Amino acid sequence: DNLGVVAVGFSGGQAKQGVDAAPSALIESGLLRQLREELNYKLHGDDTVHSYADLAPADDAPYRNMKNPKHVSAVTQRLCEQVYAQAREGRMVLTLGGDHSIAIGTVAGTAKAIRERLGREIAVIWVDAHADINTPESSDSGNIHGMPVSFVTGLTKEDNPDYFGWLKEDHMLSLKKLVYIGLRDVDPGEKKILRGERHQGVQHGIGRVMEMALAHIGSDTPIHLSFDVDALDPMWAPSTGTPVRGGLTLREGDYICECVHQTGSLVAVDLVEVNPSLAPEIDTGAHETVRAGCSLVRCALGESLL
Ligand code: DIR
Ligand code: MN
Ligand code: MN
Ligand code: MN
Repeated sequence: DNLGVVAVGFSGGQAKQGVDAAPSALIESGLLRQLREELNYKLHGDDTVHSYADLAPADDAPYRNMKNPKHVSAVTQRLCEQVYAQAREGRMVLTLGGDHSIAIGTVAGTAKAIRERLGREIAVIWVDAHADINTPESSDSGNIHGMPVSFVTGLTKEDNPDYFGWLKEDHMLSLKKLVYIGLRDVDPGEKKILRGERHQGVQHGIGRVMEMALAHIGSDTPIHLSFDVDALDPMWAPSTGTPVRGGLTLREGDYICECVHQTGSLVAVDLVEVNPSLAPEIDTGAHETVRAGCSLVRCALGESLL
């Protein structure tokens, strides 16, 4: 099978350095080699890890409360084009982040390509401790990695192309086509936005959660899986910018990815927020988190026990 790979070492959607080193750490630990040799993918796209420092404007003052707004807008616009180019060829697209702001670009690129190629709207499965649906105005932090869902669902509107105004209708999906798994740290403003929407915790057991998630999406709908590694419990993924206790086990995370793979409808996967420089015990914590990330991606791309 063909797989488009986009590696984006970008950290400007939040304040902590180090998340930019994740793609290289994942690749060095053998992820792409495994996809090639063990899962038999033919990889496309360039294998340089882009940091997009060249897209940083000289002046990037906050705008509507957003931090680094022009830089994140420019990077996600570029990413959207990269993902679109791969998805337009009918390839599954794997994006290795980077912080979760990059999903503005990846989801936008997938949505547009699938619309053009299949005439369909995508569904998004957002696996995360956080809802990432703040609007610039509802956000306390001003960090854009807490806002991507609000941009790709059209909840946040902006006309200026330097500040995400490049996002058009064909880059978006309706909130009805979004499913969350793993949420446990939702801001007050986000609760207001999500009030009335249905959502599932893991209190039903992960098997039932996946049944409900996939039933909600409906069979035959193209799926974009956006996996924030902080959905996992810090026991399995300590090296991440905003760890939250009480998360998924690695096995639950892998199971989510396996189920999504088995639908046969997966068109794109993001793995984000691995930050190898953050961990209580730096050598083991970072190593474990990178290993967990690799495992999630392999499961999403078809690795199974049997
Ligand atoms: C918080 C944290 N809700 C914010 N979000 C995080 O800044 O908007 N997302 N950490 O992954
Ligand atoms: Mn996130
Ligand atoms: Mn998160
Ligand atoms: Mn398969």
